[in-house]
This record gives sequence, structure tokens and C-alpha cells, in this order.
Amino acid sequence: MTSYQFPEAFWWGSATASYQIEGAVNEGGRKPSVWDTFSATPGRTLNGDTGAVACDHYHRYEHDIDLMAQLGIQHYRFSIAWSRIIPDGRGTVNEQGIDFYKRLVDCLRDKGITPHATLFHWDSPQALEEAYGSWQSRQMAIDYADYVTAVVSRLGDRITHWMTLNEIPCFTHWGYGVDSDPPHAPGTRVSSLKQVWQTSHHALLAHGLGCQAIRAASPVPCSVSLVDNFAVTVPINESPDHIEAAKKAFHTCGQNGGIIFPALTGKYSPALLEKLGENAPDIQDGDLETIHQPLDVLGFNVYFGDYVRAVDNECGYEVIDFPEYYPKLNMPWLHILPDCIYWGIRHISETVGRPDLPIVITENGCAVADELNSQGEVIDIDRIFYLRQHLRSAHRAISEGYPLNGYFLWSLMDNFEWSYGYDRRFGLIYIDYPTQNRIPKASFDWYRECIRTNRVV
Ligand code: GCO
Repeated sequence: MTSYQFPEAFWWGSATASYQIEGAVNEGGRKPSVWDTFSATPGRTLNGDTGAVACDHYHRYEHDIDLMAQLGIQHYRFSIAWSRIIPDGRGTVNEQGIDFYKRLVDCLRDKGITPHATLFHWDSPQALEEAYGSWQSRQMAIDYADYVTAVVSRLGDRITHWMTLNEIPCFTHWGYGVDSDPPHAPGTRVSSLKQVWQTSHHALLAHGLGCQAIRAASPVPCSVSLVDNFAVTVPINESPDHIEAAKKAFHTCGQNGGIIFPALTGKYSPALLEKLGENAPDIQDGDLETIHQPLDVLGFNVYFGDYVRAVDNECGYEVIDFPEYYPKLNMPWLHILPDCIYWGIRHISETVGRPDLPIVITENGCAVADELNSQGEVIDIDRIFYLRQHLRSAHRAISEGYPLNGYFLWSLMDNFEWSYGYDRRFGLIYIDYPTQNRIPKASFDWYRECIRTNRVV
């Protein structure tokens, strides 16, 4: 029997992102991001939803922070919108944008909640898309680093936990990729796989230059991390041959070999480069050194995984297709596979070879078909089920000695779920969008009890 008790210093938190919650897209000097343009284009998002109002968090942040305090989280991960800080992408800093985040962070700190800021969660300035096609150009990495300097030099007295970029695969491979469906912003199709890999290479450069910019601009010692959603290969059972197969498959699954490997080791995985052949990106002298910056912690976003088994074929493994009735929640990819947390963490140690690097789960959660009952409550036992299983997997990683230090639940409240608009709800708090009422769900009470007792309940 285990009581699933977590270490005393474990961080309990929750996460959100600017475009998904803020709204107020034309206020405070903000100019359009690629997500404003993309979501306003007919047919791009479900029901034509946009982030124009979202959770109206820009105006309601104080109330939202009261709810965080009720929940008992000590850590909150949010993102800063580039288009509020430098509305044209480069050039003049908009101090009104800075002021909004100052107010937000001061309010968090008043409640004893530590702010963790993601510097980029996909909402890049539309002006840079028009100037040079955003991540298609190396210039994007340079402009990003200047934006980071602008933020950290102004907010670094209040924020000491920085995350450079959120989920490089999503805003590069799914934003420019030739066959992603539904696509992500900017939704610009490039003509070859090589060009897609070039966009993620530019994002890696932005990460590297961003780390340097944070450390140079911060007035006090700070923590720097990358947030990645590397694909997790899970052995079909934990026999040595299937474990070996899962490790091998990890290199080429998703974009792992070309994102998490270079970021943490300074090299693209040879297995991926071999697979890509002529489609590998162009890498200039010095790029890999720039990309491979020391990190204080790795942010791991994790929702699902892929089962792998050992087979007698050329590569020695097979990634298994999910059967039609495999359990999943309310996203096409949301197969329930709680071991993804444990195995993701173990792969960073054993497969990528970075057992020294502390890890924080920066996102984990699920969309379910939440509904208000006749008493006006949301009793989301399906979400509680999912979260409980995943936290147990996190507990296993800690109990085996892996360096997992915290957990940020995605998400504090329902919000604009990208191409799926408001149709998919990931929150612990239900948002009644027409009235903007906030209604804590049963999972809110459940998570509060986990935090209060420091264990999985
Ligand atoms: C992502 C993002 C979040 C999403 C969440 C649910 O992982 O796609 O970081 O912004 O809303 O993951 O899909």
C-alpha cells in the first residue's frame, strides 16, 4: 500500500496561456498576433471562435487570482504576449503591456503565489508574419531575443522563473506542416519537409538566444527552462526487450530527435538525421552551441503517449496503433495512458542521458464534456479519474528517484482551445462564457485536497 505522499518541497501549480485567457486584444496598446489573424479567418477554428474575449482575464485577473488562492496553488504558470510588449514585433516597447503583467505578478505575489512566466506561447506578432514569414526566417530568433531582453529587464525584479518557448513542435511543425489537421497558426504551408524542420531549427535558436538574453538581463539569479511536449514512447510491458524498443523508438517518435535532443545534448539524434536525409534542416556553424544552453529545469507538457513493442523488423520496434475503442477523453489525441508521465521522465534520464536535469510537469490535464447539472454544478469525475492516474504515475517517478519537482495542472479554467475554440474544456473552473461566471468544478475540490494533504487523494 502506498499513500502517494509527495515530497515536502513539491510544487503544486496550474497553467494558462495569454491568448487562451486574456481577451482584450485591442486594449493596452496590443496589436494583432498570428492567432488573431488565423482565428478570424473563416474555417480555421471550430464555430469561428476567436480569443477576442476568451476568459476576459485581462480585466478579471484579480478575481481569478482569488480563485487560485482558494485552490491553494503556490505556483502559477502563465504566458506573456509578445504583441502586448512589442506590438510591431520589433522596435518600440509598449510600457502599458509591461504594466499589465506587473499588476498581475504583484497580485500573485501578494497572495503568496510564485509566478512562472512563459515568454512565448504561440501568439507572435502578426507584423513579423508579414515582414518575413515568422519562424521561416532566422531573423525571428533575433527579434525574439530582443523581446526577451525587453521583458526580463523590466519584470526580472518580480519574476525569477522563466520559460523560453512552449512546445516548439506545435507552432512550427503544426503551423507550417503540410498535412496537419486542424492546422495551427499561422497556417502557412511551406513546400517541403526540410522547410518545416527549418522553422523548428529557428525556434531552437530562439530558445538558445532567449536563455542568454534572460541571464544577461535578469537583475537577480533566476531559473531558466524550455517547455517541450516531446513524444513519449511507453513499452507495452516492462520487459527488457520492450523497454529497449521504447528507448530506440523515442529518438524518431514525433519531433524528439530534432528538438529535445539538440536542446538537451547539443546534437540532433543521428537516428533522426538518417531518417530525414535531405529533409534535415540547414545548421550553421555555432548553432548547436547556441541551442545547447544550460537549463535549470526542463518543463514537460504531457497528456498521452504511444505504446511500443519489440519486433523482429529492421528497426527492432513498432509503434502500436490505438484500437478503435481504446479509452480516450474529449480530444482526438487524448488516449488515456498514465504511464506517459513516468516514462517521459525516465527517458530524459536514460534515453536522452540527462539524469542530472530537474523536471517539472508544466502541463497535464484533459478535456471532458463538462455540463452544468440542475444545481448548477459540474461533477467531472472523468477529469478526476484522469488526473488521479497521472499523478500516481508522477509519484512513481519520484519514488524511483527521478528528479521531478513540480506539477502544473492544465488548466486553471476553461479557455480558448486553439483550433477547437471554446468547444473543448480543460479547466478546473467552468467558464460560463456568456456571463463570464466562474464555477469551480468537482475537480477543483479534488485538486485542492491533493495540495492540502500533499498527496494523491
Ligand atoms: C498545448 C498547449 C496548451 C493547450 C493544451 C491542451 O499543449 O497545446 O500548451 O495551450 O491548450 O495542451 O491542448
